[in-house]
Amino acid sequence: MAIDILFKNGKIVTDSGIFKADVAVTGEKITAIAASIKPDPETTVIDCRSKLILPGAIDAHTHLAMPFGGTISSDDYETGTRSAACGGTTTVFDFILQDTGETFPDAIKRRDALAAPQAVVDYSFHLAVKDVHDKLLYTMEDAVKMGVPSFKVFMVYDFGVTDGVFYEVLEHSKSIGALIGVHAENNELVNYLSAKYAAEKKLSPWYHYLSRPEFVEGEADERAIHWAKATGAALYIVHLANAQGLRAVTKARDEGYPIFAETCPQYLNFTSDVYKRPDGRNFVCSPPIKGKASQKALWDGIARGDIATVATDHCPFLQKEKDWGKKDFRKIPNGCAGIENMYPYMLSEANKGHISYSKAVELCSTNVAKIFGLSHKKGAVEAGRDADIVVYDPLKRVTIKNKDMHGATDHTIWEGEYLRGYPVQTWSRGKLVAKDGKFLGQKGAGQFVACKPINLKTPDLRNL
Ligand code: DUC
Ligand code: ZN
Ligand code: ZN
Repeated sequence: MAIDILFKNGKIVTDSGIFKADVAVTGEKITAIAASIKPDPETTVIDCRSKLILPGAIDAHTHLAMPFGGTISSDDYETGTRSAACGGTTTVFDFILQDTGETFPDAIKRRDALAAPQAVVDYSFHLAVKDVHDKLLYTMEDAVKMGVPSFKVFMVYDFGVTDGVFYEVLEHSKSIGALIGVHAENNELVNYLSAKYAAEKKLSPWYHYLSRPEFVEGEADERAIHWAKATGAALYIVHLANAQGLRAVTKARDEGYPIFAETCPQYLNFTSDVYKRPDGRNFVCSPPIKGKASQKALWDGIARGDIATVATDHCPFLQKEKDWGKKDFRKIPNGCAGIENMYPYMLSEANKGHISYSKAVELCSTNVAKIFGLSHKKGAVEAGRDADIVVYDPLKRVTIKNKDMHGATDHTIWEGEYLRGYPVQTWSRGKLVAKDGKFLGQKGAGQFVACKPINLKTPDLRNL
């Protein structure tokens, strides 16, 4: 089998170490890894001297073209995945919000019709559950068979579910190989506190944070874990941002329960002080960014392994839409851009010595593939897997500017952040899709990736 692309002289980063080796790619797959591989006459050789070779990141949490907060998030499947590619992300998991009365397979077909002609890198889905009355619950199994075995419930927003529905979905998940994710915040408290501050005319972005104090998330995390323990189901807590909830995760994991937690770069890099800034509204997302103690707890949770993944919760809105809430935090659409910044930021933290490169790879790629049933294709630079490869230059220096990003958003909370090192090439199934800050991919080249059902008995998940 002729070698099409050969990555030579680089160092491969896995979730457990770094070693020097060449990587051969034929067609869409990695076909060999060895100390020294000879190119064929027609092979394209990529010299990776002084570079790292990483698996493409898998963003486990995006909201592309999502109707929310009175508008639609500003990145669609084309601009969102283009931005992802330029930041070294080669697979995104987007959330499909089920329509009331809609079966889960119909929801997948509805969104795939949008994504397939647009996506520039591979994608998969999670289903956000709204309605499971009568037979709808049983269509979860059909979605699992279609390669979408992960579902999310919201405990907040007008499309949030009751504890009863949450419990029912957890119970049902066990027999069908599904994994339930949760956005955990206490809806009643959010509603009460928002109304209270509004009545007192306290309407600046700071009151977005105060109306969702740390325990609003912590208590909901504890409750969600309680239902997971009671049903014996696995649980994936999305965008965990607070110390109290993380303590509950640690305790449950120490007791042997399959609880997985995800956090996001915005919670690792900023604190709630951002809500006092003149542009505080741009940082409004839910759960809000928390205080210093929670931030420290998240980094400690990463070091201990109690935080399994880092994902973006990418949900960008235009400045004029964020400005709707200049005088009233309740009118600010919730969400921030981050799809292009996650891997560069986490790798920069590794470059600065805060975590190891292997940890960054584990959090942003390998663990995501393990948890969501994608390890047969993605999540590692390994023979047999898709050639989703990032070439990383540890010596490059980048100050993030929105004008250099590749999405459709007109501002970023990451403006001015300084990064040590940067992805300089992104390859998606053997095709170069980004190089030195230029997008080179093709609209529609991204493919839907079917995930395997969740099996807690596999070593992948047992040892996570
Ligand atoms: N939180 C956000 O900030 N945006 C999208 C959805 C969510 O849960
Ligand atoms: Zn959420
Ligand atoms: Zn989200």
